[in-house]
Amino acid sequence: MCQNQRRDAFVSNSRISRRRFLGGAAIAAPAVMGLGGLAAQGGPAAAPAQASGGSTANGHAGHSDFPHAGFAKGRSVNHRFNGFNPTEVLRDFDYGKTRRLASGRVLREWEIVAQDKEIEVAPGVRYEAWTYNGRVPGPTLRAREGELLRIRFLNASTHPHTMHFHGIHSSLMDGMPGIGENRGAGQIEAGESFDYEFEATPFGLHLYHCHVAPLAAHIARGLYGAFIIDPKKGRPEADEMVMVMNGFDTNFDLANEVYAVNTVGFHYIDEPIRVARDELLRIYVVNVLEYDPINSFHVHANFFQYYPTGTSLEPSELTDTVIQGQAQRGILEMKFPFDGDYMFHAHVSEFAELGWSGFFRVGDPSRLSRSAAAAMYCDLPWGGGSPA
Ligand SMILES: [Cu+2]
Repeated sequence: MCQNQRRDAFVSNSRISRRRFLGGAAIAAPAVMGLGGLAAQGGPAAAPAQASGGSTANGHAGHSDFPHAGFAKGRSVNHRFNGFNPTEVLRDFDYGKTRRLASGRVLREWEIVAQDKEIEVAPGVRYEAWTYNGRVPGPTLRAREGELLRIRFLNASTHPHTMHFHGIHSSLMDGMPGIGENRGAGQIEAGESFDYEFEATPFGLHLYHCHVAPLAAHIARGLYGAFIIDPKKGRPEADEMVMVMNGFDTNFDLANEVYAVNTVGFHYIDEPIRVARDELLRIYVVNVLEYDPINSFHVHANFFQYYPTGTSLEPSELTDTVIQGQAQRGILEMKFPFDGDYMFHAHVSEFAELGWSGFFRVGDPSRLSRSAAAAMYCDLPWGGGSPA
């Protein structure tokens, strides 16, 4: 099925669950509530807040009374409204601030603020996210093996949160509710703060996320990010990027309506990722998806070396597809030997058609038509490019 037909069916059946739809439930798609109808409701500023309302203090929500996610034809997500753009998130590494301690060791520090924030996860689809530093995913924190790390966490959200890092550290620094509460650790209530401090180890690709219950809800809302610890000797020079595979349950029915890498569905079809031919590409891929047991990354017309968790400097496999459960992650390395547009997407086809797909644009951009790849793939809901 082409995506336009799917979205038409979506927006015209506000009470039907995505699972029933994908399972082949009989659906009529009255033209009156097609994509054109949604688009006519206005730009992002006027878009209905489909995900808002009904959520309770603990993050649970009612399930059936919200309109379903819809995609507005002819528009792109308003990145200025979001305050972040997935094209920039891709190569945005947050190294924090460093200083050398008397011992000679490097101390690396960040300030992370949890904030409630409405974001747009696909054109016209708003979501009441909970964020680290106002973005989803949170900043990609990057350090070097052996450094001392300090993360000053301030909870400016209206809900309790923590920062739970994957790595090796004491229980006090684990961001776990109930552990170290009498020392200011554990659950960090609204308005409270805590300094997490631990050594950067082991080197590899890790992640951080909130660990307050209900856990799935706190993670699904957007409280996660990639955490890279570079080996002491570094890795070979490369064009590096981060892809956090995520999704959004926009109507709080415990199933995702939108899938993406770095939050915005279909973003990298709308804006293909520019890469140079024959240059080493290194992609840090992290799966944080809730409500689905697996996710995957597949690239067309190429193979990559895969380093699971990035904890070894020797790759484990040369492949073109990798499967990850939640919190699994790995580093991909490849070169594109030919100019052109190359698709990458979840090889869970359902996810790909609901947003988790994009293109690498290899070579001289002046020789490649901007929307050609998208048009060849499918008739996208908003026409395969940015509106004028
Ligand atoms: Cu939380």
